[in-house]
Amino acid sequence: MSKAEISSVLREPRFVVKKFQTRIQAEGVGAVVRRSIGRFELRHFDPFLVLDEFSVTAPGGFPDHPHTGFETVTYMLQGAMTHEDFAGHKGTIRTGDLQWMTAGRGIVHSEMPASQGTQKGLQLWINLSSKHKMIEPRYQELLSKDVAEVAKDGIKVRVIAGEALGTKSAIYTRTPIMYLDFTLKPGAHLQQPIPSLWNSFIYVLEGEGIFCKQESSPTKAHYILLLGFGDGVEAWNKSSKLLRFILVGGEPIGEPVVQYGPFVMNTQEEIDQTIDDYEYCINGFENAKH
Ligand code: FJE
Ligand code: FE
Repeated sequence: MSKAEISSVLREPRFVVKKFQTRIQAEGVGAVVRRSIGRFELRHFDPFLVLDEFSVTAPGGFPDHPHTGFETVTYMLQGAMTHEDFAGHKGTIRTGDLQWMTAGRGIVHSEMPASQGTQKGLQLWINLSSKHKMIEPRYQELLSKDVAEVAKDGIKVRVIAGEALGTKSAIYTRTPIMYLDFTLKPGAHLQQPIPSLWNSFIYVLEGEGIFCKQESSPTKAHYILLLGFGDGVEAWNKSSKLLRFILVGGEPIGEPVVQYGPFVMNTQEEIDQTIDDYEYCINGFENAKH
């Protein structure tokens, strides 16, 4: 074994501190989401604000709406979505593609189905620290073919952000983040390091997995597991089908969060200011007039 492999064995594996099932709820126009983070029982999980598994069919969608003070990461699982913003930025993401949008001081955009049938995906909202909330908006788009993918010992990982199995993502994150899409074959066992003081969670997409403790009961699709602190996480696929889940971690920001729908700032005064800016199309919302 090389030095790197020895040091990847976990000394202090994380345990599950909370488990939530998600249920379907209406959002946007005719769309449905399974919201795990951002719902009543789990308002935020620093630095994460919302995690939605969405499902939408034309003519439904998410017509023009604003975002301020955070980033949205849209990862397509099936179908295609076209987004178009008030500055003329337009693009379509398809199965396996992702869009990392840093809203910063403000974006107004629409996100609408771009193909027949049902579009499915994940949308994660990641908070920005006070010093980054008002930065210029920025997009990073990664096509499926450019997502780093590695396979080893029955484990396949797509590295959306951060690093796994020695492979790094090209995505630049303002708030330090790891976002990994794992598929484990039956019998596979994963040990994945996570920086010790980051918050992290697992969201199961397909199949069922055993997480953190070998003897624990299996977790099925549409459940979220919030992990306690430690240097990494273990997972086992003891079933006869594929197990697919995302593992997401991030450095907590540790600042007050004041949220009014799609506006996330540090104080109520800043929220009032942002609502005014949006209303009067000023301070970054000039293009929202059209
Ligand atoms: C939003 C209501 C919304 N989850 N998942 C209020 F529906 C939205 C919104 C989304 C959204 C969009 C996609 Cl493509 C996927 C989503 C919520 O657009 F931003 C607010 N404020
Ligand atoms: Fe949006």
